[in-house]
Amino acid sequence: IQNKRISYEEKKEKISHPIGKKLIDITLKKKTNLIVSADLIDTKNILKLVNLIGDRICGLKLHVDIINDFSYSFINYLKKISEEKNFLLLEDRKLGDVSSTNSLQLHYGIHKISSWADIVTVHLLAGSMSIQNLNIPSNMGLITISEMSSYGKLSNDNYIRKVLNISLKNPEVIGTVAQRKVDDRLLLFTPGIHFYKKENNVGNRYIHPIQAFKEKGSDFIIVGKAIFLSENPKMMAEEYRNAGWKAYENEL
Ligand code: BMP
Repeated sequence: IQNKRISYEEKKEKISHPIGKKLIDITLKKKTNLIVSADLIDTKNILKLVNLIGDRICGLKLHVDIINDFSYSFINYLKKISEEKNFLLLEDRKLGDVSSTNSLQLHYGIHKISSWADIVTVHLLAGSMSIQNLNIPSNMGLITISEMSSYGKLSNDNYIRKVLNISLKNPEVIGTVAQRKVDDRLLLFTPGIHFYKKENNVGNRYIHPIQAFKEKGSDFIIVGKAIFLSENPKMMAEEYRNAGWKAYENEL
């Protein structure tokens, strides 16, 4: 029987960026490909969530620009927990401007993303040069957005192919968000994950972790509301972690 996908160990050999390798190491060590999206507007609630789920995740995804009481003591504390519990911090900034502006948005302002984030997301609407000369630290990686999970997304096959090509050529890119299989040299992140919901009322679409691994060739599932809005986020995180891990193993 032929292997249907390559393992995390094999994938690690194909990834050159240190943060991509680190993410895979964490996944293998903790047996989790779950990234939780903590889309909460108060630091207290983010930290509460992290204390419940930190052991079960390989990454925590943030939208720092929605946090009402953002501060460096919050970031320092979060960084400390992420080191203790061994997960990465992803800032879902979705940069989308020309390189000089992307660079300013990464290094300055209130959030100084490059001073703490392990990974940042970027759109490539402005082309390949928009992610050149960003001067990010060598241990920080980029995730490109090739194809969103939402209903009515504007990307077509041609656009997606171009984003994937640029992603492969830029050594700072560790992977991408897409709804399809991609080259083995890219890590594939899949948001829009829910056990039973197919869509929400504002245009996001959802698939089960099994579909993510079987049909889309995912490497990491990103789960938000299904976990943080649930009555028992700790238990739900464990369920998504188990489902994601089983779905991965079933594809080997
Ligand atoms: P939820 O599971 O609650 O729908 O959250 C999904 C998260 O992933 C949100 O933070 C959203 O911004 C992000 N996301 C997405 O839903 N679809 C994409 O294609 C890319 C994303 O980053």
